[in-house]
Amino acid sequence: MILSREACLFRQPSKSHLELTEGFRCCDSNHDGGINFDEFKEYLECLDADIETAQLLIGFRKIDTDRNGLISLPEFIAWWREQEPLMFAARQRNTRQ
Ligand SMILES: [Ca+2]
Ligand SMILES: [Ca+2]
Repeated sequence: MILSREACLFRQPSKSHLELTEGFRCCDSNHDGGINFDEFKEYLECLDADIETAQLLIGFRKIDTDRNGLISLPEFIAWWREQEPLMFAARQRNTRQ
């Protein structure tokens, strides 16, 4: 499944808790309440984040702090709060190229 552009809620930084919750639901494409690695990968591709699969896997494991193979909503929000400035900076760089 390819996420629509509208589904990509994180094209700008500083999202509210509600927006993050909606983003989480959008990312959870099979609606099982968690984000698995495939969903995570698809989501970051949708953000135009230029990250290799190996790095994605490292990132996924970092976010999945309880190591159950799924990113839960609290894990997702904690990660986003930490990453959004970095991802936004990366996007700015991509735009300039
Ligand atoms: Ca899921
Ligand atoms: Ca988890």
